[in-house]
Amino acid sequence: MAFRPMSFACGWPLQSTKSALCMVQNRGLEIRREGATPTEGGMTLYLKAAADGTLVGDCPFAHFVRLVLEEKGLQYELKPCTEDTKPAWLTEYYEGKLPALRHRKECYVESDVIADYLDFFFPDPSLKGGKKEMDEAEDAISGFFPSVAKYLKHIPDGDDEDQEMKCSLESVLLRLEEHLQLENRTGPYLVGNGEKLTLLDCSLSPKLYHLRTGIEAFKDNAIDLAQKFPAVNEYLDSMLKRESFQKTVYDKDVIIWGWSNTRK
Ligand SMILES: N[C@@H](CCC(=O)N[C@@H](CS)C(=O)NCC(=O)O)C(=O)O
Repeated sequence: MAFRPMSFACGWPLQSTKSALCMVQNRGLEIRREGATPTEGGMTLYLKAAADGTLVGDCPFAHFVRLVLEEKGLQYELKPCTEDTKPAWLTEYYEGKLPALRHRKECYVESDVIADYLDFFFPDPSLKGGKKEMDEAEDAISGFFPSVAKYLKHIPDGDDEDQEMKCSLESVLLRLEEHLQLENRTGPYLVGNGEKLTLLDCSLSPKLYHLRTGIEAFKDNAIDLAQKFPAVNEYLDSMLKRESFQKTVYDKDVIIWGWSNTRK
């Protein structure tokens, strides 16, 4: 099968992470014959399937990409996949990574790379803030999902190790709470004064949705988000109300199924 690295359109890969450089290739796909700037249409998002193998599964990274696609009003097709139904080219050339966005004759993996790609080439509306503000917000959420995953996966619930994991998650949540309570903020979103929705909101909110669902399902609400982290709780509520979230949300049972598979 023919494949070769795509030619980069000005700017984007240079602004992205180093790893993007090796991800952004049309390995295993036909060689693109259009110009260097991608055009709308022809997008397919391959993502983890739910228990039945056909519905959308519980992946917060895929949800992140869907929020970006929805916020930008881009058309896309969804292809939930299992290990058995992943396309051969995805397994062979992209390590079978999900989510994967195929856009015509190219494919992109890693949710943050896909999101950067979409924001760069489809800038209306832009989902980036100023560098300083984006960096500050990123600092406020760094380490968040690994702490969530560690805690939700851990069994038995409530033992000493569980308590330690809960404490370290709470310290990450406190950092986020403090960020959301900064005095200069006037809007509900994460970056700067909170007035503009950015990629960081699209990334964080699906993970917070997992946290809220998981602590209720597995940890007997050991962390009372509303009481202990009210700004975080309110932030999630406002994200859940967005049209993009309503259109892409999956049932809590799907999340519970996903984490249950890791708690063995
Ligand atoms: N670093 C990756 C993480 C993606 C990831 O962990 N995906 C998991 C579910 S949350 C998945 O799709 N697993 C199913 C599979 O790989 O077949 C990203 O940001 O895209």
